[in-house]
Parts: sequence; structure tokens; C-alpha cells
Amino acid sequence: METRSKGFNTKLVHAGDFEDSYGSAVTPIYQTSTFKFRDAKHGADCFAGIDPGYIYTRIGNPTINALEEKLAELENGYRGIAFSSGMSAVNAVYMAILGKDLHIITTDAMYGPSRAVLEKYYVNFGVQFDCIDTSEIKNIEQAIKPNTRLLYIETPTNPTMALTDIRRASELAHKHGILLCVDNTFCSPYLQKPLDLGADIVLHSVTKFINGHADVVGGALIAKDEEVYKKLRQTMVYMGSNMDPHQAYLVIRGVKTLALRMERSEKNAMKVAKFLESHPKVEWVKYPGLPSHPQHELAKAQMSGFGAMISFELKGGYTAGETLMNNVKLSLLAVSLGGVESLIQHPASMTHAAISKKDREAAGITDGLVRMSVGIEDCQDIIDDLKQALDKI
Ligand code: LCS
Repeated sequence: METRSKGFNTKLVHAGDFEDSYGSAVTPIYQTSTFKFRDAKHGADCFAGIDPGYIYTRIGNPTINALEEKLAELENGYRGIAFSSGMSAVNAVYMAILGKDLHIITTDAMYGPSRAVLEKYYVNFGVQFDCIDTSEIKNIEQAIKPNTRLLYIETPTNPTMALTDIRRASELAHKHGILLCVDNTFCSPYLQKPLDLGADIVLHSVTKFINGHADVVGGALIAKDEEVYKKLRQTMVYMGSNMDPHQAYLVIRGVKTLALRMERSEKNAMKVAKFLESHPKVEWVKYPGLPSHPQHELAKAQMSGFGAMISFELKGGYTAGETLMNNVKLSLLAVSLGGVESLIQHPASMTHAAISKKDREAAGITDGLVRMSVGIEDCQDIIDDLKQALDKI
């Protein structure tokens, strides 16, 4: 079905659908590593790109392609590429665009490994990087060098919930011939469409809200134009970091309910954020939907809602955080986010442990910071659970 002109909810359900010979109502799993050619010429034409036929699953597969089409439509992009994980999507962007003596600017408080991989590996290949607070556009302007090729931002950041103005960042990047990649994992296209705001590439850990059921690890890139798309796809094929057809099938199933899940967890998150903000044992809460969030106005302008992620600092720092996490019973003490279950975790010792304490603190990831991914359970149960755990501090 042609769905490019349809509404977001219709695209969630139907974009990427194709007719198979049995009239299957949902996208079938093409669990095959390779595809038969009709004859030698067909094989040669497929390799030459003259025939769009499938060749080998690392290069392309109908189930994976259906998901790629769906994600491209949801993000208003040219085409999508699915990956085995969010981190393999991150690496594909770095590998496709960076190289010896080339420079990347990234958000300092971003998902730990997205930053750590630059510090630990890419430097060995001569890549230069600056991790800065991109929520101030003037910081980006000051960090730009003649050899800067990529501006890579996360907004909101994991876990400090700081926002970067995508439109202004893209204007600045393009003025200097720099590509802008936005990690849209925390928002999903339900809340934010970076390509519409000027970005060149959107990245997802589809492990999170896109799949939404905490049962798949996967990643995706969506490119705004053909040139960037081709570079990224070639990198994926050579890295061998394709998604598996069964993984793609599960993500296609999960993403159909994205809007319903987001709507519910967002409502819950607003109530949880207000509860936490009024609690005497909480020092501060960072949730883009609260007027106390320093970039509440920007959140209203570039996001269509405020999402399900909350960060908060407890009075009593690390020990208080530990007590809270040891006493929650409904929220699961687990990393990851964006599923139907509420999850709670401690970034300094978990998701951001790969970053040095000095760099963590400079990026605002304090020892007492707690991050919560609010699920779709009954909100009162989530709040009651937090309340009894906070009472133990
Ligand atoms: N980008 C963001 C914003 C993420 O939060 C993550 C994973 C990734 C990229 C990497 O994706 P993955 O390879 O895990 O699919 N974030 C995690 C987190 O906050 N806890 O556990 C994983």
C-alpha cells in the first residue's frame, strides 16, 4: 500500500507492507541467508544494481526492507537502514563520515558507549573529537574546525535530559559543510522528527521505544538524501552489522503500537515527574514537560510531547540512590528504556560507567543521578512504589 501521504498512525501500521504470493496480512519472516537467481544473467543484473532483486541477507532482505521502509516513512526520510544494534548504527555513522585527521563534535552527556568508542578506538585511526555541551549553540560554533565533518547530537540527552536546538544546530552545521546526525532514541518519531528540522541522519536504538517490548536489540539510520544513504548502507554491508529477519519481524510488530504506548507512558511520566518534584527527598527533577526544565520552551517548540524519560537527583547522593534502587518493587532495576515496563537505573555505575568520573561530572552525570523510563502500568502503582522506596531513604 502507498502510505507516504498517509497519517502517522496509518504509517505505523501499514508503511512498508508488501504483497506476498499468499496474501499474508502481516509481513512474513524471510528467514533465509541467500536468494536463488533465475539464471546467470539475473545474478549479474542483481549485483550490478540493474535488477533490484535480493542477493544475500547481509545486503538486503524483504522483511528487513519492510522495516526500513516503515522507519523512513515515519521519520520523513529518503530511506532507512536497519542494524543489529543501536551501537552498530552509531559505528556506521562514524565509519562512513569520519577518517584520519577528520573531526567530530558530539554532545558530552550522550549514551556512554557512543562517546567511549571515540575515546577508545577511533582515536587510534586518527579521528579527532570534541565532546561538548551542545545545548548552547555558541559552544558548537566555537568547537567547529576546518576539518569538522560531523556534528552528532543526542536530544534529549541520555541521561541528563538536556535539549539541543536541532534547527539551529543544522543551520550552523550546513553553513560549514558539516553533516548533522541526531540520535532520536529518547523521543522516537512520535515526538520528534529531526529530518524535518534540518538534520541529515536520524539514528535509533530500536531496542527502545520503536520496538517497545524489551525483547529485541536493534538499531536504525534514516537518511535525508540518496547520497548520504548510499554511504551509510555500504558501510553497514561491509561492517556486516545487518539486522536479522526475525529481529525485523519483531520490531515491525512492536512499532505498530508506538503511538498508543507513547501516549500512555507520557501521561504517566508527567504525573511521576510532578510527584518526584514535590517530594522532600528529591533535590531536582529533569523532565522536559515540567516548567522547571531549563529548556521547557524549546521542548514545546521542537517536540510534539515530552516523552517517558525522567532524571532526578536525590538528596543524599549515591547512598540515597542505592537505597532507592534496592527498594523499588514494581519498577525494574535495569538498564535500557522505552519498553512497556517501568525501569529505573543509576547511570554513574551502569550506562555511563565507561566514561571517566571527571568527564561524567563535567557532563552533569552526578553520582546521585537516577534515571527512570516510565512504562504503561497504572500510574498510581508506579507512584506508590516510588513512594515506599523513597520512605526507606
Ligand atoms: N543511543 C542511545 C540514546 C541509547 O540510549 C543507546 C542504548 C544506544 C544509542 C545504543 O543502542 P543499543 O546498541 O543498546 O541498541 N542505551 C542504553 C541505555 O540507556 N541503557 O542500556 C542501553
